[in-house]
Amino acid sequence: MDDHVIREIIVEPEQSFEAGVNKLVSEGAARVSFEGLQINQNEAVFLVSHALKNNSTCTVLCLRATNLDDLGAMAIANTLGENGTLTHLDIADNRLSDDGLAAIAVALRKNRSLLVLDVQDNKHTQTGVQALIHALKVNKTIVSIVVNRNDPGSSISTDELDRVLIENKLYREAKTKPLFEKEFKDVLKYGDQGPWKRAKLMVVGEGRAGKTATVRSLIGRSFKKKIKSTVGAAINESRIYNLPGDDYDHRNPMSWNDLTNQLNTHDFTSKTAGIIARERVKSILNYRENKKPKYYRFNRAASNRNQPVDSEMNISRSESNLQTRNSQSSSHTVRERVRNVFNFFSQKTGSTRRLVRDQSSKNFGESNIKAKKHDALLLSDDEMTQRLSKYRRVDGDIDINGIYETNESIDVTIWDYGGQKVFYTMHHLFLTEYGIYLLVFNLKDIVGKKVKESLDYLDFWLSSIKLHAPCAPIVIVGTFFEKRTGVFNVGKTKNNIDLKRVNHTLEKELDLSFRLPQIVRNSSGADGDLSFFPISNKTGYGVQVLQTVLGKVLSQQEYVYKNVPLTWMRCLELISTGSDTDTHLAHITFDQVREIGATLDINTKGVEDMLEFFHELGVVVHFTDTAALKSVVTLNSQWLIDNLAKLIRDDKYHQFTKSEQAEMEKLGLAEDIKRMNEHALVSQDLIYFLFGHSHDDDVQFFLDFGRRMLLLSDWKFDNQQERMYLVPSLLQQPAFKSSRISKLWKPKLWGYSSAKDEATEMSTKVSFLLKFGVAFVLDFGETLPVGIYERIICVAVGMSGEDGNSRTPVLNPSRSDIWFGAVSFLHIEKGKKINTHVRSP
Ligand SMILES: Nc1nc2c(ncn2[C@@H]2O[C@H](COP(=O)(O)OP(=O)(O)OP(=O)(O)O)[C@@H](O)[C@H]2O)c(=O)[nH]1
Ligand SMILES: [Mg+2]
Repeated sequence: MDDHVIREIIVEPEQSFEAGVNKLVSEGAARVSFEGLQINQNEAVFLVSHALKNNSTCTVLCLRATNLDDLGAMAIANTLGENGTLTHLDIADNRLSDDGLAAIAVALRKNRSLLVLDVQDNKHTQTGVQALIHALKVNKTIVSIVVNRNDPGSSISTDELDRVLIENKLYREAKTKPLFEKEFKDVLKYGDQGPWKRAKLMVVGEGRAGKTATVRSLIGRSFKKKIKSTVGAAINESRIYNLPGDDYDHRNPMSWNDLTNQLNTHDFTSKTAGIIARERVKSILNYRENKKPKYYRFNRAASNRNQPVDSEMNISRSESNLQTRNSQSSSHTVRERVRNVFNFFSQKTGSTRRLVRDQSSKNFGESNIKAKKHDALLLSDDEMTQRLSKYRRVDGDIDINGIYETNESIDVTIWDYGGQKVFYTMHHLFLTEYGIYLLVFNLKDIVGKKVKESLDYLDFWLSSIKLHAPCAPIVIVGTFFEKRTGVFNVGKTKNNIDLKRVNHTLEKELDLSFRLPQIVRNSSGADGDLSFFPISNKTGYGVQVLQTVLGKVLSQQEYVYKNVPLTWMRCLELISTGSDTDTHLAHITFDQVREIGATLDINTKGVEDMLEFFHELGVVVHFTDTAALKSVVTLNSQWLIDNLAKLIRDDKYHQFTKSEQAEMEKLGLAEDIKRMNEHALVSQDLIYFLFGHSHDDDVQFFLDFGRRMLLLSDWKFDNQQERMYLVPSLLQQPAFKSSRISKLWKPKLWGYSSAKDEATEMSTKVSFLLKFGVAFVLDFGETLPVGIYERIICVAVGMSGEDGNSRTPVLNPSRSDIWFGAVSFLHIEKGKKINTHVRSP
């Protein structure tokens, strides 16, 4: 079974009702809205019988303004008695009379899950409200019922309603609080597993397109006219509230909080512990309430005739009222009629499919989780007291609401990438599948003279995302929307931003619909269905739409709800302690992680799974491609990127300051800088200078990391006295005079792009090349991944240097000659292919 979790379905008024219901059944949404859709009685009955009866996923159902009448309400009531999942029911603005409300009231006596009921703006009178009030004498779960308050004579019953609802709230709180505290402590102490609710948003695109400005808009920071170009990547942290979930309020907009500077990075455990404790409380309460003897209230009321409403007897009385009233129009009772329709539909549709998600594929680290309590404690008593103190209010109680609110949110790490090309060679390190990609372009460029360049960048990024994260959702954003009425001079013609035209250009030139079905569509505006979201970071236009869309897409990602053992989060806290303040702890060995894991009962396989999950979410950086890479874990991604960016820099955007330059001259590094800029060669002295006052170990770690990731290689040529490193991504065009490139370079004979019969052409070419040595072509088809060429150079230059007799390589960004002793090794990058030729003398 597909375990992709749909959190929300909104059936638009122009869509078919039946299609919406089928979606609800087949996709297992948590929140379904049919608001504004005109449905008839039969459809209402169909809805409940087909989709709600055995449903265990839908918690919020909105049938506001759907023309629902009493029969529909009765059908819903019939199901409500059985359903144990629904928490919010909105049937406001419909045609329900007192009969409809009375039916709902009957159901409420049995129901134990509904928390909020909205029946505003219906056709009922105070009699209907009274029926609900009576039901509340039995139902202790519901805490909010919304009715009209301004109708004549409504005040008496609404006052009474408020009183009983408050009683219910207190009743629940009194039961919930001690239970919650107990469970919360228990979970913190012994561990369990639950969803971490964490995701990653990757903001990419051309330099200066407005990526940083868009991130600022999303997390509610003000617009800045001048923003410095981002170096490497900047990691921001945000918490998104009011996402579709259990306590979702569909009238409040989603909000994104900025936690970049105040995130307590060392408390990963409490949020999930809160979620688990809450679920435990829910099931304990449900269990207790459902286990009560059926006629328990009847007996109690029978002994006290002054309280006749608090009795099952009264239920039957009101039921029989309902029956007699309805039996005037039909020979069947309401219940029988509804049941008949239900039977009809169940026969028609076959058995209703149970909507239970496949638990086995949902969870991580199953091997680690013991059914019983851990031998090792998750938190010691002292640590627990410390942690709980954060959630204690002045009166000494645990702030449950605070914890609950956090439970429903999702934490998002936002990676805001620098758009400069020089960083592209690092992208393969960080673009992972567990992320949503926000691809930013400047709308002005698409209608201006930069259109070709702009499309090339979009194309490059789309291909790159497709390569590294084939299924991750992509949201394309066009900035500078406030300039739509502005007029740009393009040659002699004047342009302004026409969204439909921009859309046409993107679709046509980039072949979006066919190539990338994971692009999130935008149908929020008046311009129809678009493949991008126009925003203005200056005026704020479109930001809320973007927040909502991103929030929804994020909350639909299956990994957000994957159950993770709390021991993993605790382990992360333990291994990252101190990593923020002390850069020396920015990395740790795999063996150290394994040792810490062992104290929490996590075995080696568990540690590997854990690190893979954290790496995917961008919490740590851990590569497993080689044993050497596997042996280190980088705990502070920003530290790693900042350091990588110190070396992999673009002179155009990140120039040295005047004082840095003066200092370098003083230190005699002027030559070194020149060599770095011209030949991509970095001296050891320069590296130490660039790394400022970093710890020696950190510089060594970094050099080692760079070597392993093929971002740099040792340069052992020209009898250098000092240690030198080659950083191929710094290679500039033209680095060397073309005459120094091997005479073998004969472009005409290599090219075969125009060939009709590629195979024949290829064999001709190969036989030609074989006269000189061995040749092969690395064909990357559609796209040549950025950095492959640079990585090949790294390997080759490293091996060439080891030989001792090799000539100094001749390198530039698209062609290189590298020698191995007497054997020459030439490789040439051309277009989407890398042609390589090895020749012996
Ligand atoms: N008027 C207007 N200015 C914008 C908008 N979006 C971004 N800017 C400005 O455009 C400039 C570049 O924006 P950034 O957000 O820094 O661009 P970036 O894509 O992060 O650039 P790099 O970090 O270099 O890749 C800044 O001066 C922003 O103030 C917009 O929607 N309207
Ligand atoms: Mg930026």
